[in-house]
Parts: sequence; C-alpha cells; structure tokens
Amino acid sequence: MSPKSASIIQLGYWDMRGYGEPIRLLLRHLAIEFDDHRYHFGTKGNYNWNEWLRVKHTIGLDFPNLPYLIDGDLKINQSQAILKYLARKYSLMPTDLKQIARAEMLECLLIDIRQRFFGSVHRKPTLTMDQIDLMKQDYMGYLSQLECSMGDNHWLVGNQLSYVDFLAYEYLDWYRQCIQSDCFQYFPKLFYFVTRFEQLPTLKSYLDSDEYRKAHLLSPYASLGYRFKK
Ligand SMILES: N[C@@H](CCC(=O)N[C@@H](CS)C(=O)NCC(=O)O)C(=O)O
Repeated sequence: MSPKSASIIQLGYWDMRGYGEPIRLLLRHLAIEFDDHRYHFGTKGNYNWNEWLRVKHTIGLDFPNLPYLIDGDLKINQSQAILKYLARKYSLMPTDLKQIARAEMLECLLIDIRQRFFGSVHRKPTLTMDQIDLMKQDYMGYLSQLECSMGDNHWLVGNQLSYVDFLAYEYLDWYRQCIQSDCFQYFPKLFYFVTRFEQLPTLKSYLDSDEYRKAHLLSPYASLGYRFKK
C-alpha cells in the first residue's frame, strides 16, 4: 500500500468488471478519487491468483474477499455492503421507508439476475444454443418485470438516482454485451434508463476512457464475458 493511497478510499477487486464494477461506477459518478486496486488472475489456461492470495490475510479484513473497500480505519467486504455504505455516505440511498423497501427489493432481484448469469457462464466451458435460449427466456421475464415497474420514473426507485441504478446498469449491460445486443428493443423505458445513465457526465468520461474494461466483464474462467470482442 503506497503512502499516497493510505489517505484515499481504496477499492480492491480483480481486473474485471464482475461484482466490483457497480462500486467503481458509483465512485466515478461522484468524481471521488480512489485507488482502484486491480488484482490480476493470469490468463486462460494459466490462472494465477497469487497476487491476491499473498495479501488476502494481511490487509486486516474480518471476512477476507474481493471486492474490499478501505475508507480510513473502516475495512468492508461484501459488494452490497460496500455499495450501500457509499450510498449512505454520499446520499445515493433513498430515505423514505417505501422507497427503501422498493430499493432493497430491486437490489435483491438484481443480485438474483447477477447470480443466474454468473452461474450459467461458469457451469461449462462453452454454452450451448439451448442454454443461451434458456438465458434469453429467463432475462425476458426479468426485463419485462423491470420495464413494467419503472412507471414514469426516471430511475429505478423514483426520480432520484440511487445505488440501485448502478447495479441495474451493470447487470443489464452484461446481458446486452454477451447475449443480446438489441435486448432493449421491446423495453423503451429500460432503454431510456441505460441511455440516460451512460450520459451522466462524469460516468460518460469513465465509460469512454481506457480505464473502463468494457469487454472484461468476467474472468477468463467464464465461458462468456472476457475479451469476447476487442
Ligand atoms: N458475496 C460476496 C462474494 C465475493 C466473491 O465471490 N468474490 C470472488 C470474485 S467475484 C472472489 O474471487 N473472491 C476472492 C476470494 O475468494 O479470495 C460479495 O458480493 O462480495
């Protein structure tokens, strides 16, 4: 850990989007300087976790895992705990009870979606057409539920941007990037949501930059989502 980085927020995660990217997106949106520490995992057929394993139990984490966040003397694991800590700290957490309930319901749904995707692409080295069709059916159900629940809202929870939007953008984009590039054609509200999100000024600069790992959604262990295109 460099002396400079000791004073700013440190985020540790693999060098991919994965579970860490919603946190990166939120920090980028807020233009908060942070040490985006990316651990390398080797290459396909030559995996190597040593960079992480060497430090995993030396950082002082109670529940050592990736991602982790260090903010002063606070050390947090679990992607959702990290995201919600930052949301509370920087006013991206709804305060109204009904909106909190909606936010947490959407959060759980989006984690279900993430896990379904993650499970499907880690089960076998390649996905068959049948498996892809199953994923499409699964996602169409999720996308129509999300579309219907948007109502006239600008963002998922209401008219204020919240931490849920960062999760939604990331896990909807996995599907768009890997399975169906035109997936929003029947879902105009979701299309409007992702377009609006990508136009948030500080995020736009990040999404257009070389730091953004657009094509590295997951690690080379996954059958999809890693350098699937240049
Ligand atoms: N529930 C945890 C899961 C964390 C997890 O599974 N991390 C994976 C990467 S997505 C990992 O490789 N962890 C490193 C380790 O197990 O040492 C979270 O959401 O943060």
